[in-house]
Amino acid sequence: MMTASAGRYVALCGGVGGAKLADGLAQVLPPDALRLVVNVADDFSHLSLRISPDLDTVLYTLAGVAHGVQGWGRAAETWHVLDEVKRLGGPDWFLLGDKDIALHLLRRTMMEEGATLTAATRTLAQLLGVAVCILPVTDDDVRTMVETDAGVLPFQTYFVKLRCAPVARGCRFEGAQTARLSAQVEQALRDPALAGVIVCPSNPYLSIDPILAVGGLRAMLRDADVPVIAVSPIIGGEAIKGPAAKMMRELGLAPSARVTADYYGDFVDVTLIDEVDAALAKDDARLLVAKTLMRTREDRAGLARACIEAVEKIRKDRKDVLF
Ligand code: FO1
Repeated sequence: MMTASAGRYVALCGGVGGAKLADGLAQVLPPDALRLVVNVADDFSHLSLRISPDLDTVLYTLAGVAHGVQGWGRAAETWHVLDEVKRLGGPDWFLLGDKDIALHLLRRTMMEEGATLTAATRTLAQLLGVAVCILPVTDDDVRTMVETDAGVLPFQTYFVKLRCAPVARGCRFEGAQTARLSAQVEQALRDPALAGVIVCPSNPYLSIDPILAVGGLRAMLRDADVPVIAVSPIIGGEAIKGPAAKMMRELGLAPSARVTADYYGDFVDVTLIDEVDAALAKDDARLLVAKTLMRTREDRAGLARACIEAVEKIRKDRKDVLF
């Protein structure tokens, strides 16, 4: 069911958790009312393919072809190419299914013919029947490097090859200082019809920070006239998926929904936290309780509606104050 909304929304998202809320927003908003700004700092070249994991996770999720359990990669995959790569002694630590490889081949071909990542992503979305605008945050190269007790590691080496085992000390985003927001992202943020910005429940350090680090985006959101809300990726002291809680502990923080609100404190107006953490909201006006655990597509749509309602309440409260 479409939600009547008074304008357009920009949602910042990374991997699996972010893609689920992106899917919820795509269910409740008309296609033209939503622009997804996606992390590109997990991208890397592997087996001569150009892999963009967060873009592909959002694309597959919205196309309804994402692997239902993993969240990343395709459902109904086959593994003939990777099996043969392995048999011939090649790297098989990063799992690439045959259908997924087809998409990487097409993306690399389009980009070698001069297409930007933004243009290639738009074409791939059209080919997969996705009407919503999926925007890489930048067309420049940004790469997450994770500083750990085992040295500074490229993101996928830390996340996949070493299964996040090394103790993380911090992240750096190579290229972020000179990377520019794409023209399409700039336009989405400056759109006079923009109603609000939603920070999806992705890993703040690994997925959201590398988006915010591009082109002064964090400062733009800090000064934004429209409400900016976030959804905590931590529920009951744990992350639903991935190393966010482990990294918080390694950074000396007690994992809780409040940590996200503090971490985004300079640019986020309200952080939605799950019902299990409702007690945290009692004495903290920055926190708003909602059902943030997304098990079904209906849960995703429900959380999306809660985000839109939170934005519209802030807009109304601000108008009431002004007049
Ligand atoms: N994550 C894993 O834990 N193991 C994998 O073998 C793996 C392969 C993979 C292939 C394509 C793709 O788009 C994503 C893939 N991911 C894999 C997930 C990926 O590392 C993460 O989703 C993001 O980079 C962080 O959100």
